[in-house]
Amino acid sequence: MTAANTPQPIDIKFNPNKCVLNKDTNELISKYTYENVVFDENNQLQTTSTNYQFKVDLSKPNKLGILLVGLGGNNGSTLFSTVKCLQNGISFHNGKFDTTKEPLYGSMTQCSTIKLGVDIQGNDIFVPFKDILPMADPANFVVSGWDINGANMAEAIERSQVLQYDLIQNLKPYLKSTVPMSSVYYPDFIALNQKNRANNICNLVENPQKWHDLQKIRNDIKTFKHENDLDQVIVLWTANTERCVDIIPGVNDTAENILAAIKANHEEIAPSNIFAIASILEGVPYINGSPQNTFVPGIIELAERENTLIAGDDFKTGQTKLKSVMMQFLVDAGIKPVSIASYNHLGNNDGKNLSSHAQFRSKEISKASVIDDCIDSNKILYPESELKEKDNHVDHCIVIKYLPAVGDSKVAMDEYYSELMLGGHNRISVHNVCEDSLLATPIIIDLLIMTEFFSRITYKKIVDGVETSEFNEFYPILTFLSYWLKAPLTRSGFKPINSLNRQRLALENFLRLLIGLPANNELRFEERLM
Ligand code: NAI
Ligand code: DG6
Repeated sequence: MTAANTPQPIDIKFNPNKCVLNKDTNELISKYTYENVVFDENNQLQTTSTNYQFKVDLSKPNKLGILLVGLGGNNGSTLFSTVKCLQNGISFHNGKFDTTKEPLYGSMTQCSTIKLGVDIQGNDIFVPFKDILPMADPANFVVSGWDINGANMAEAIERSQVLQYDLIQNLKPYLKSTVPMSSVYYPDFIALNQKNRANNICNLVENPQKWHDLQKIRNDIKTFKHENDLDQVIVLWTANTERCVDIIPGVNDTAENILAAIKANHEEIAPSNIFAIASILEGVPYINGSPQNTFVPGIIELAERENTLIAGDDFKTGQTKLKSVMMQFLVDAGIKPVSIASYNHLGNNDGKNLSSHAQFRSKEISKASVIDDCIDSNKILYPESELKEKDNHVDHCIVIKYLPAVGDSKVAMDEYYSELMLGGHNRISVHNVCEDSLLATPIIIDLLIMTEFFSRITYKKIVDGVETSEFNEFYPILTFLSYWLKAPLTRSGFKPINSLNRQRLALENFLRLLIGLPANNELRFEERLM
């Protein structure tokens, strides 16, 4: 390609008609009118229009502190290694050639683009997602964390069998001096087959002092922040899937009760509850990458009280991500899926833990819920009639089997069986194989980058031209992150959105409004009207 036809990078600024840049504070304030269609109690259509101002602090962090629960696991050690690769420009022989600075394929923030508009000929203009507004750079992550296993990070990445041999050898000098901090282990919550792994724990297994454990985790967060001189820390759970806890009135139903239950050493307080509460009390965002119901009502209330961001549950990586696209495609095409059979087999430690029924059950629930919003969206395909109960659901089965031989290379097989017109049927089979942690790690990077980004945004409502308040922070449950999560935690009274395209549209349009651009549409009037 010659210099003359090399594409010029687009200089993204902002729309001056909608935005003001405050150079003193380095903040961008944009005006946005949120228009919606609301059906009132009498089912009458109303159009609504609400004016907002959004403020983005443009100062991205020089260093972003990341604390992973499960640092020594496959995802944890892969993320840690990825950051070391970025920071040290590590090259490796990948079978064909030496390569440095591999792009973070699979990361939406790092490797995808957003359509901004069209050029004067009407051709679409796309720009990198990460260039629209300043976002944290994964090369500037400072990563640490906890694990119930004491292997150092060189041993952990070798054990995981995720990365190629040559890369592991090149990485080892950068990994071997890091050992995870000791963690909280209450054996009842993860599979019994994980017992031998638990050699780096901070509590007495027979007689845990849960309030003491909470203080230890809070201190770890404080120390990490202080020793690394960090403005912001995010805690992310990528440890084993736990069994779900029972929701018990008086125990975990309110903020006050759950704190009291920790003091009383209640048996239904899981390690993930301790980490979530420690983070919330330290004012540190907490993300749940596993399916268990860590966010019991008492923890949600605590996050609301402390105004600390939380998000979950369960990374949406391969099979479920595709399902959230396939289901939307079929239903939006007017085709009626009647059954989905989803099989998985994998041979890593996650698979081993999930071979235990209670932990599998957590995963089964989160993997199954991903089709709910599509079913709800189409009453032609799934009528709400009790007489036709068999017609208004999809037979959906989830199977996960542990096959040690395949290691981290997870196999997922899905069959989508749908009804067509005039008694026809459509069977679509999908066979999906890849290193599980190489799908999960870029997603973890996106979750961390976007959590930090959203923590720099505030808003206020404008009514009749008058500002109603100071700038507010977002409601603590950060549902903008749903794109990356299988079973999005939502605000009480609202239903989760699972369809991948709808989740991405929300992110795209939100970024656009922050720089004063209208929501994206594909009307393409330049072409279609005379
Ligand atoms: P892994 O089993 O390799 O790693 C989990 C780590 O957590 C282990 O090192 C274990 O020792 C540690 N651990 C267990 N309990 C702990 C505690 N209380 N405190 C600190 N550390 C603890 O699993 P992997 O593959 O890294 O996955 C991690 C989690 O992410 C699992 O829950 C998995 O279901 C979930 N997940 C993984 C996805 C993937 O594609 N890899 C996608 C979606 C979710
Ligand atoms: C087997 O399904 C193990 C699980 O941990 C999955 O690998 C993980 O949840 C990813 O699931 P999915 O459905 O997003 O590929």
